Amino acid sequence: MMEGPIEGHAFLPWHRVFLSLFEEALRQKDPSVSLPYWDSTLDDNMAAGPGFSIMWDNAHLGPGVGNVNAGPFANWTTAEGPLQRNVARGNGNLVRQTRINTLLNLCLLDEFTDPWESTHDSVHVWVGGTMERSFAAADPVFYMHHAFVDYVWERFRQRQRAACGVDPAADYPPDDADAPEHSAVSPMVAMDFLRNRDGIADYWINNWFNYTDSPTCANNCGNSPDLYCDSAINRCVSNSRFDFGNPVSTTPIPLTTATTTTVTTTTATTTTETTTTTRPTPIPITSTSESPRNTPTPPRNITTTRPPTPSPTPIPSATPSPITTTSTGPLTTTPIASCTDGGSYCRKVNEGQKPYEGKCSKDPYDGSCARRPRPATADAVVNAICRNELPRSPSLQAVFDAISSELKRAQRFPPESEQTWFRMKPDEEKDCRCLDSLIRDPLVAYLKEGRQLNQYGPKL
Ligand SMILES: [Cu+2]
Repeated sequence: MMEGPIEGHAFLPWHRVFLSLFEEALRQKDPSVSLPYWDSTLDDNMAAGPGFSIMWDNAHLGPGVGNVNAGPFANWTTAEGPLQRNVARGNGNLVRQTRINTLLNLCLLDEFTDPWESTHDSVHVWVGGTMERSFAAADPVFYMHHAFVDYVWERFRQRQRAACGVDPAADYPPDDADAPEHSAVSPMVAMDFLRNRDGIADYWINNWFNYTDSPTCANNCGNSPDLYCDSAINRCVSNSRFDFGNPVSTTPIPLTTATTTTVTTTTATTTTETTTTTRPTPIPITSTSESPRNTPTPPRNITTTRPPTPSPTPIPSATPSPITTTSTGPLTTTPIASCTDGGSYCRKVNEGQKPYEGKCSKDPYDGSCARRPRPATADAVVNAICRNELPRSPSLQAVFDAISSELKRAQRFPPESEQTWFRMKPDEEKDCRCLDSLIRDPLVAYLKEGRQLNQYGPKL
């Protein structure tokens, strides 16, 4: 298993040939196989952050953290040990739409290839684990990622021809004396029956494969059950693998600190749900001998049975909160009420001269006494939830628990096996400051940006 030539002009052409031959090899086992591409901008667009993507549930690619011990690739091993991932916890990024837009304005492969390769590198790091090490190609997501890298290159090639007057099949970058293995006429690494420049020929896209365009809101995101159109940005985004709540409700999020966590929910009547998952973005590959070009291969269908979503019991609403927020509305605030007993203690509390105690200690936001101001902005609400000063709704708690359990899985690995692994101390497990990018992002997206967190809309 190898990653192939990197850091040079042969990167794109070599991987194009490699993917073509890899897919052909798969088809010798199963002629119906098509390599899907992973448009990671669909995950990058997720309001809650791409770490929540449905990509990493057991019906898709399996766990995104730790040893891949569930899903279709459960317990796979590589030449260096178990298949491992560490999504969303390193320094990498998924592909940004803005990045693609910028690069597609270029006209020459010589300008395009290096920045596109480094963008691709960052996705390896974002997935982490096996994908950021030398046996990256042992993770099946490698092929999906590289197919997307190739798809974007193909869009670049088409624009070269249409908008730049450049023939992409004759656009191999000038040789670099410092990197002879990347030169146009050098043999392809491990495929030395071809030269590097053979990879930019039109032959591959004309005869071996083509691409279905990435889904858009205009085509209802390809009717994929794994995607939805986020109207706030008019872009398709990946569903979350976490249940962020029930279908859209206008019920305000209670921000009072009631003694029990109370939230009014609509009653869900969800029962066991059978979902046919269609890969949103298959690479339809046509056989040159048997079928007309451009006939898409039917996407692979995966039928999964999901456990029933728990039906939340409607709970009477808490005492109306002076601070309410809706999914899109601004926060409204009520100034801190003065202590009403007239005593000096309350005055001092209100002046912030002493730590509060007595009845005020039961509830810092109860309106009669306060140690600190009520959260008056969405940022402050987010911070207060993260500091456990405001109750979490059951939906948010469920998300939090799910993330915590994933991180615990990561914790079981010895640190030397993955130096970038995020490792919590036991006493930090319930403190979402430790889960900054994973808990904070959905709160910010929901409270500040009015974004949907999944196809139902959020209800944190
Ligand atoms: Cu790569």
